[in-house]
Amino acid sequence: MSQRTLVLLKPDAVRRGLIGEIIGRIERKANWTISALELRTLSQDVLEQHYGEHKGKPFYEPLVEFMASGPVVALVVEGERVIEGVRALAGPTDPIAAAPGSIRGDFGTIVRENLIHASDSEESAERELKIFFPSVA
Ligand code: RTP
Ligand code: MG
Repeated sequence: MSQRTLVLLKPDAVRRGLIGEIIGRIERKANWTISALELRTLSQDVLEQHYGEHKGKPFYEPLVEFMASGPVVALVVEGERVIEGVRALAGPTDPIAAAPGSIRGDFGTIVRENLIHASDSEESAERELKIFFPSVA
């Protein structure tokens, strides 16, 4: 089943020079294509829309501050079961709980600075693609 997903390489990934490493892992998967890609610094407005579900949680404010602390790489990836697939490449939210071999497991230690965002369902993907890439959504 071909799908589209919204992926963000978070500011820690960009600062640490891990763009190529992470995109390389996505590119090497068979039958997936990167169909949009942009380096950009996210506005408060975009972050409020994107992380609206977490508003009011204790980690929300520091999360938004972190996500605005430097540029991210936003990309659209298309292909076979790509929503579940990129989440599997990323690993669980907490990098310490993430297995070696996953992006978070290999490179992360702090829950907030966990390197990558990927849409978690078809509904989330549609919603997030409209926020980040209205021209392709
Ligand atoms: P994402 O949305 O970024 O793909 O990550 P996720 O689904 O694995 O995690 P989610 O629960 O949606 O949380 C969004 C992001 O908030 C930060 N976070 N910090 N306890 C904490 O300090 C905490 N919990 C979550 C992480 O950056 C997480 O990816
Ligand atoms: Mg999430």
